[in-house]
Amino acid sequence: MSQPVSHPAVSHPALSATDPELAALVAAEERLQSETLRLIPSENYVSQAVLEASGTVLQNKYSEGYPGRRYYEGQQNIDQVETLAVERAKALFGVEHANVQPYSGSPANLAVYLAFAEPGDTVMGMALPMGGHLTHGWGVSATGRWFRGVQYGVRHDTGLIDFDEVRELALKERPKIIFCGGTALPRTIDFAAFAEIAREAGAVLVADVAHIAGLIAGGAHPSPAPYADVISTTTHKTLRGPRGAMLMSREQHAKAIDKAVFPGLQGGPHNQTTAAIAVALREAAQPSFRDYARSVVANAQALAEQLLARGFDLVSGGTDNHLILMDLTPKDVPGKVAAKALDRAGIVVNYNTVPYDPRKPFDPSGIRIGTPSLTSRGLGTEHMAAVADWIDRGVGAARTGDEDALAAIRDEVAELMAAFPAPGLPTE
Ligand code: DSN
Repeated sequence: MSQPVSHPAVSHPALSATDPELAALVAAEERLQSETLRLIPSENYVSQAVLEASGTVLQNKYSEGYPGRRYYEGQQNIDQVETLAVERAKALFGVEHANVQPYSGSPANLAVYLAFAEPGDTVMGMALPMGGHLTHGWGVSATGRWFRGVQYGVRHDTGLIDFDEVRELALKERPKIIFCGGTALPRTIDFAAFAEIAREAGAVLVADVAHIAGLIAGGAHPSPAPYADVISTTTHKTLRGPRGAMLMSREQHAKAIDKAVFPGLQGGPHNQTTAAIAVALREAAQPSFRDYARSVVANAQALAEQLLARGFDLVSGGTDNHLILMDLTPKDVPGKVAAKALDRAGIVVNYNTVPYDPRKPFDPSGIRIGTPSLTSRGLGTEHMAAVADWIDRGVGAARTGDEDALAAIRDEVAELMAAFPAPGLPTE
């Protein structure tokens, strides 16, 4: 990963000259990302190389179609850019086919529906409040409105997926598609178990690995490649690329997926994003990325231990990956109140439902945290006691309304963060 770069006093001279108001907001965001401890598990810091690739003149080109089969001329360079991204994705994830055009995770998953189901068909995924994703057939999503979504969850006592329950539901409902993966799952996903159930039920198995793609690429989580019919992922979470997505599969599904993405669902691919994905995939293939992926998990596990020692209730009792889901009920603070207080303390998290949450999604019992961003800045397991301490003090201050305590934490956080410059952000 590239080191932070020193920028001149004005980071974006053309932008500052043309639109000072917007330039000031970008500068403020750079400061915010620099000074705070960013713990949202689906966020990261991209490298300067990824940032540069995503801000290129590739932006200016329309390229409907696929390399060698476009509807616009002038694709001499764009075809090579997309082919590079595709070949790198195939090599990194050990798959036969990759489509790098989906604009983001939700369109990628919609393309899967278009490829393998008809409106009204039954589809199956993990319930959103249990840790799944909106696009896995949840009611308020188009996927739950236009398809018949049936949902599995986790056990109340363990916080873990009950494969007997998943099998029973799949054999009863016979879904066309089964999704595994989600947004708040702190434990290793058993792709082999899901594949066996999908085979028994005659369903297409889709592994949505958006959260853990970087861990898979870096060897810190088992790969779904031998088991899943389709792998869906965003590129901007642990994979540390631009905001985008990919669909990967065996060759037998290549045509269906490509047709669903374009012309089924999307128009021209965002070529500047494709280029940045290619760069991120190259970075993720380096030995140093394996170290990064391992450190993300080691940091999350060290942080989980420190939080447990401070009396926090962690869903499933800990973590195997990059994220931790905490139920704050025993701390007597709602998740939203805690998240907003932590934000004032310079610690950025998101409030989140916990399984069987008695509270509403917009005011739930938990918070969700993760270590991809802090690991990208070089923090290690030796820093996790301090991070847990800040969270503990911050949650305590949220309960008592102690704004001075939150301000004190904010200063301490900023001091540590200053010693660990963020990739891709200007330094003073
Ligand atoms: N918004 C993503 C997350 O935060 O997990 C999921 O799409």
